[in-house]
Parts: sequence; C-alpha cells; structure tokens
Amino acid sequence: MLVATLLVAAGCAQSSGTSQKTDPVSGSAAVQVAMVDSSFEPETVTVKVGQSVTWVNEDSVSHDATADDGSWRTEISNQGGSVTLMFDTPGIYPYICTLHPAMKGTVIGE
Ligand SMILES: [Cu+2]
Repeated sequence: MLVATLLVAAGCAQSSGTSQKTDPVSGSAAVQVAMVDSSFEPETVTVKVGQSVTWVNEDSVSHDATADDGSWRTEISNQGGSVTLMFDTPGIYPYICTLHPAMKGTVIGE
C-alpha cells in the first residue's frame, strides 16, 4: 500500500522542513510532469523511493492527479500552480485527473 505524503509546492521543490526521517535521496530534484492541453506530459515517469513528483499546471483549466485505486491524490492545481507528492513505496501507480478522467498518467516508483 502506498503512503504518500502530500506537499503543496510553492514554486520550490526543496523538501526542507517536511521530512520526518533521513531520506537517502533527499536532495534529488522532484520529477516534473506538465499538465498541458488536458494531458500529462510525460505520461509516464519513474521516481526513486522517497523522490517526489511535481505536477505543474501549464494549462488554462484546473487539474489534479488521483491514483486509479484512490490510494493517493493531489490537491487541485489551478493554472500556473503546482502540486507535489512524495512516493515512498515501490509500485506502479496509474492515475487520472478526476476533473477530466480521460487524462491518464502513470508513476512508477522503484
Ligand atoms: Cu484535469
């Protein structure tokens, strides 16, 4: 089961102040996924355990990212905003935007 830590990024991918334990890959930049033209770009990303994904909304409408199995979800990201989730369990996580269910992506944690 995935335990995702929800972080709301304010234009900064650094994880200072939110880590609860020493993290072997802290300092690794978050993997960025653009929300653009009602799609996730790139559609599939791979992160190491402890690494984060930051979704950057470059679209004109709001989006989120929600795991197909409901195990995690981001807050809704408005135009120009971003949302970040840290992945601490290996696995393959297909996800959608709940506002636009045709938007699909996959996070691979390894
Ligand atoms: Cu959407």
